[in-house]
Amino acid sequence: MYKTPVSNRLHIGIFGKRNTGKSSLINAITGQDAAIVSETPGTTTDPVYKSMEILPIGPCILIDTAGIDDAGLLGEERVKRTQKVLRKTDVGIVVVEPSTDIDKFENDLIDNFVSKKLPYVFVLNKCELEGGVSRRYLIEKNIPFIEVSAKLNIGIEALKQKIMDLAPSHWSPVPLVADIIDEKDIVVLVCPIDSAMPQGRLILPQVQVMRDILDRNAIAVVTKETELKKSIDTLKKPAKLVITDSQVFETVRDILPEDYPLTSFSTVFARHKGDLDAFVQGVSAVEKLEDGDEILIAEACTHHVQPEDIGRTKIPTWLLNYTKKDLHYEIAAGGDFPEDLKRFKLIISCGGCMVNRREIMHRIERAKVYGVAITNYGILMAYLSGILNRVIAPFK
Ligand SMILES: Nc1nc2c(ncn2[C@@H]2O[C@H](COP(=O)(O)OP(=O)(O)O)[C@@H](O)[C@H]2O)c(=O)[nH]1
Ligand code: SF4
Ligand SMILES: [Mg+2]
Repeated sequence: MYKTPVSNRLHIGIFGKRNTGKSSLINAITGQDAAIVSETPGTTTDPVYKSMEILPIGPCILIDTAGIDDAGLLGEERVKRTQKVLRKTDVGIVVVEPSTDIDKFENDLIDNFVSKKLPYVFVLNKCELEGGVSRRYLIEKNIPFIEVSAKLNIGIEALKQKIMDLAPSHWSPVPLVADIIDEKDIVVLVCPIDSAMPQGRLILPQVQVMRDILDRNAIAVVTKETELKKSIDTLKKPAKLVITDSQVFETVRDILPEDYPLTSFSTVFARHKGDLDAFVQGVSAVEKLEDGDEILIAEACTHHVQPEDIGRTKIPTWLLNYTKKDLHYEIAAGGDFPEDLKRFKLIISCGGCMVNRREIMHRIERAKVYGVAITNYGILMAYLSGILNRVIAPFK
């Protein structure tokens, strides 16, 4: 079964004090009893991510921020956890109920949404209960809200429609290649099959690019590097673009004429998941590195660390060979990103395959605030091997 990758789903962050009905609301939205509704406050203490398809929203992730309420955590820890969820959030929902005050907790959330330019809406849950302090407050302060009863299933459709309206156009990632090819164009994909490949299938980035090409009504030709020459020779007219795995870049370059449009999967994804211009600009900081400089390797998930891990082993080795400098590395894993970035000379972000674009853009924005150069694995590799100009040319 084809599943929409986590990272391409709309992330809906559901905030609110305990017992306002966050879990009940999630059940009502999804129409199933999957989220745990408990009568005792605070049974769940960690945000819960639920992937689902909701009509008419499509693939999305509901984040139940149970445990990040006003009573469960001390101020500082709450701020930290809230920020972590906010970095992934595309649309914010704050659940309140008629009889509980709206106070600093909810107002801090509004401040966060505003400063992060995140669209949000309040849900006045338990709306079948008349009157109430929070209803008055919402009206007085002109806070956008929808009246819902998770229990009686009132207002749920209106809420879904509202989420649709709020979904920012930039939550949907930048296209992979659809915008740089035309209908009926031929795109050749070079996919080496080595021992690192999974048994019996291609990997997700390759499949996603193929799908993007097909959606554009263009033609994908898939080949290993060993059959590339034959594939190209067989074509009646040159391909619009060749996209190769970076590992066989040199082989592919030697086969193709010098002016043949060529890029790599990692370049396609650097743009799709981040900001190609920012990464290209950032990578030039490599030339200015000095002994003792600090470099941040920013991994977006807690992946299984491999012996020849790219961030932990390969990149430090390549940079040592290239710069001959004694560089120091700090690794931020699992979405933890240091608050203060001043001490770094360069930030190298992972490919971000498991996270949404917003999370990578958040890092880029933060790096800009601190004036620190930022690039990503793929762009750094292309730069160090002297092929950067060629792989970014098709996107200009
Ligand atoms: N009257 C009423 N009670 C509700 C409604 N939604 C949830 N509740 C009740 O409020 C309590 C807290 O709900 P829960 O979903 O666990 O809140 P959470 O702590 O925010 O996840 C439970 O006893 C629910 O049955 C509603 O629309 N109306
Ligand atoms: S590249 Fe993908 S698997 Fe690796 S750390 Fe980043 S998000 Fe995780
Ligand atoms: Mg709950």
